[in-house]
Amino acid sequence: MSTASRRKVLLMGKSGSGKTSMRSVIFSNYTAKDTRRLGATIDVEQSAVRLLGSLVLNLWDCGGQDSFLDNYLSSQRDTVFSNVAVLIYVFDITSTEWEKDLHYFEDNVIALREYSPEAGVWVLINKMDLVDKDDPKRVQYAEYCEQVRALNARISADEPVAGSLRCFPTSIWDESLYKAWSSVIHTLIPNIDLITAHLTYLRDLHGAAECVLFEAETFLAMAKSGSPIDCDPSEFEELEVDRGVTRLDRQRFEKISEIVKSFRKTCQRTGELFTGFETEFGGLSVVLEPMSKNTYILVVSVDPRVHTGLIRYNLSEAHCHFAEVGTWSVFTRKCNVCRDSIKNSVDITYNAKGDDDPSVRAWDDVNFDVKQRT
Ligand SMILES: Nc1nc2c(ncn2[C@@H]2O[C@H](COP(=O)(O)OP(=O)(O)O)[C@@H](O)[C@H]2O)c(=O)[nH]1
Ligand SMILES: [Mg+2]
Repeated sequence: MSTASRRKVLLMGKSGSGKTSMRSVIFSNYTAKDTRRLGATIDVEQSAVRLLGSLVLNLWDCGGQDSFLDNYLSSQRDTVFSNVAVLIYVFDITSTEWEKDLHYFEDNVIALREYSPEAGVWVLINKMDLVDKDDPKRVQYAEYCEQVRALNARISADEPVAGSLRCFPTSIWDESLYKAWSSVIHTLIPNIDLITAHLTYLRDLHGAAECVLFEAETFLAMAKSGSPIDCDPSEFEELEVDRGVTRLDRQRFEKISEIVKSFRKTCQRTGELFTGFETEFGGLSVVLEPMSKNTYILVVSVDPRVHTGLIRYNLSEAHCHFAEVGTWSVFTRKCNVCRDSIKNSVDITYNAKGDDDPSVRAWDDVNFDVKQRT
């Protein structure tokens, strides 16, 4: 039986900065153009989004008019700021009242540290599409980030458990939005190390450059094999460097998210069903296909002996166990990747029947009766 993990996500920032737009593009299949029709958000609009089957995000989209903002900080202070996992604070880069916006941000972070000191803060500086032509080096963005970081450091200085702060430039008109939201979701997934270990196992099975897991609805990239999804190229593993990952487009995950989502929308319009993608060229084999009810997997193999048919066969063998890993509760079968991960990480909670009984074979043991796997 799976138990849902509920995480509260606050979406705050001045009215018109783009909070409801980004929520609608990511979670409700709106196009950027559709968001022009959105009305102003009145007070707090709560919605629950289920990801990967058992992670439920409680999104609190907080209307940004001055009167609401004052309420959140006074009468509703404990209701709004208690039990928060993540605060996503959206700034509008075109705002003419930056000082005032920063002041509101400060008040919000003070309240957050009071009621949910460990919450992470994601600052999204939005509408970058409107300024990029005049400021190609993003000098203004860098300056704003610096001010936001300094302010947060000052507020959090006496709070030993204060969650980290990260800044992202975003626009609902391009893939930057997916990068920022992927980063948020990535930190909220329980047992992410376990998922990463399985992706790394599948990568090595296929001589692949990387294996990436996408959430099926939003198509946000959740995790990848090897080094963390948002790490700097200088932190890549040796094997990733050998297989050419350093040469891949740094924005590939968010580009794939955006392309697949808009292609899927086109398919819906023409009455077709999008089920995946596969191709082979120049020694590369690429497969993108559903992995479980809530995920898609992308395998990019650089071994010319590995054809897409083989990848698809292996993935079909792995489906049932991967579905269990996604629910991160009690597994019906144990697996050596799970067991090794647990030995190496104290953060993983996992429970497989018969795991402490050496006579019970692991799901991926050689000679395991294939019929028992399904
Ligand atoms: N150019 C541009 N417009 C945006 C962007 N994000 C939101 N908008 C527009 O800004 C307006 C206000 O957005 P809304 O989501 O209602 O703001 P909220 O008050 O923060 O929820 C809408 O007309 C959106 O189309 C962006 O990244 N770029
Ligand atoms: Mg709104």
